[in-house]
Amino acid sequence: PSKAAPFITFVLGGPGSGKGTQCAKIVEAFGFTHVSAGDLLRREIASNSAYGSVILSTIREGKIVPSQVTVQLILKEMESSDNCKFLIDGFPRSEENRKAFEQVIGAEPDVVLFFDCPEQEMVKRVLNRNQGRVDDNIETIKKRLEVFDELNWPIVNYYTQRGKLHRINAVGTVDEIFEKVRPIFSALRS
Ligand code: UP5
Ligand code: MG
Repeated sequence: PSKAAPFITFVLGGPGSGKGTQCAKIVEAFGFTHVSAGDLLRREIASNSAYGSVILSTIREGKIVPSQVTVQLILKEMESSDNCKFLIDGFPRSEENRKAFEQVIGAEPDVVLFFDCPEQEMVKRVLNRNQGRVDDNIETIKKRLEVFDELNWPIVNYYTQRGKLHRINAVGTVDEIFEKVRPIFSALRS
């Protein structure tokens, strides 16, 4: 028998806006499975897979990996889970990403979160992170911000028009921000 249709949440926001941090809180409170597109790509690099070197140079440049590659990784991860509730973190990053995913899965996301954060706050957070990511240096951060600013807004506009976008002010403590996220998912349970 085929699985029930998944419940999909896209998690958007610039580099360092707090997507991964808030996803961890949502997982804990609401039992979603966290699928971070960036983590899947970094796993490909670490496993020396066929696409690894292309992915590495793309991430170093702050550019976007071809949709086909990312969509396949996300789908594989979803299929290997027994859960039916997913947070897709850091994807889609472009209209092309969005269309590729929706075409393959044959559906749209149910909810879209957008963590809206000022650039200087994002830069500060990323530079403080210190986890050895190849893209956490000031040169690459500038490129990531440029790519984000160029490609994110059409996605935000698209889901706003569809009544799916929740824009969250991402300035404040982790807990303060989560208190703005919580009602979105609490409302789904009633
Ligand atoms: N922090 C978090 N919340 C805080 C708060 N409220 N106050 C103070 N500090 C806070 O947070 C970043 C840092 O800030 C952490 O140290 C955290 O403790 C602190 P985090 O939750 O990690 O933010 P996040 O938005 O997840 O930042 P990240 O750097 O992961 O975002 P990116 O979108 O840049 O990275 P991602 O991993 O998604 O993508 C990396 C690259 O992969 C992209 O640039 C791209 O090249 C490639 N990519 C694709 O090509 N396609 C994809 O689909 C996805 C990625
Ligand atoms: Mg992240």
